[in-house]
Amino acid sequence: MARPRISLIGAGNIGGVQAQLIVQKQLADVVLFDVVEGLPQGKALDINHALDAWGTSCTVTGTNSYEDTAGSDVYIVTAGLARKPGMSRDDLLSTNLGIMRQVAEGIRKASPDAVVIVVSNPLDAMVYAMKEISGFPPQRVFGQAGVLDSARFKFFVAEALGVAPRDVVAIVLGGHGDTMVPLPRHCSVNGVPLTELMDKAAIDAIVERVQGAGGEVVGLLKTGSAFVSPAAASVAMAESVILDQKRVLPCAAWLDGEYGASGVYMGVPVQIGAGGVERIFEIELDASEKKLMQASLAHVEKLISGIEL
Ligand code: A3D
Repeated sequence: MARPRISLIGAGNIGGVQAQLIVQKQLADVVLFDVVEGLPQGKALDINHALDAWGTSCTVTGTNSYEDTAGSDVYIVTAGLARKPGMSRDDLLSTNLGIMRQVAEGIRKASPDAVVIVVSNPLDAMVYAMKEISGFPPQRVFGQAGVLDSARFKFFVAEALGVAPRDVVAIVLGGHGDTMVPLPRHCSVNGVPLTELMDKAAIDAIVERVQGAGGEVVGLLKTGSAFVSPAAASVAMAESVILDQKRVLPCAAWLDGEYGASGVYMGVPVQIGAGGVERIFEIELDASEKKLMQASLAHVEKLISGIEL
């Protein structure tokens, strides 16, 4: 039986780490694509020379041609510019939209039945563009943001309480930007409510840090944005598709009335399996949480209205 195949569009900082994680997990063979000649081939060769040390049989192929990605089960898209200090994610819109057009057309021709996970920023707008241009059903096109934003939330809580990050249950909804909506009322340490473990001021400080965590990394790195954690988050989503794990993860999903939103992508809890987004869960929000989701939705809608396809 042939191994599954994951194609990574963009062989930059995130793409390189994704390739490494996928083969280390023995999840799938990887095709690493980029428009820069030599970059995906060089990264592929380097990773293949580590297969012996990792004891894995999955391999990476580097390419500048979409034809080499044909028959992929999953694509993860990181093609595009990343932020530099002083830039917001929204500043990337026009450049990355042009790139998304090429990528969506390349994927549609090479693998019309694939599931596509978008990571390029501004995330909610790029995943929208991917769906519109590819013409794929919305269940097969979704975006990574909430898995990473929630992981940041979990880490900051774990760090403050001195507990294991994996024992923190936390979720971040809404658009991927300054208006994202961490939900402390739904956060627990394996069932023990966060609100019983920390006071309001400490929780508010963590919420604010989660919202600015991407910018915090950009400010420290100065040459680009976070890349290890976005790679880990997006590979976890791809893994749930490839292995039909039915994981429930916060992802940018196409909304058709859920959370009062229609015709947009925004971060909500979804079930991810072989078919992509198989189910959307609606959480009962209180009045203040609803207000934050409305503000986030308004921001995403404004961003999308600037898209000319
Ligand atoms: P970077 O290391 O610059 O890699 C991007 C790669 O895309 C480069 O190798 C480019 O050559 C390549 N590229 C450019 N145009 C095309 C094209 N037309 N087709 C294929 N490849 C192309 O950036 P990165 O890997 O650090 O980040 C990639 C994207 O992810 C950026 O848009 C970031 O803003 C975004 N990002 C998203 C998150 C989320 O959580 C949503 C987190 C971190 C970064």
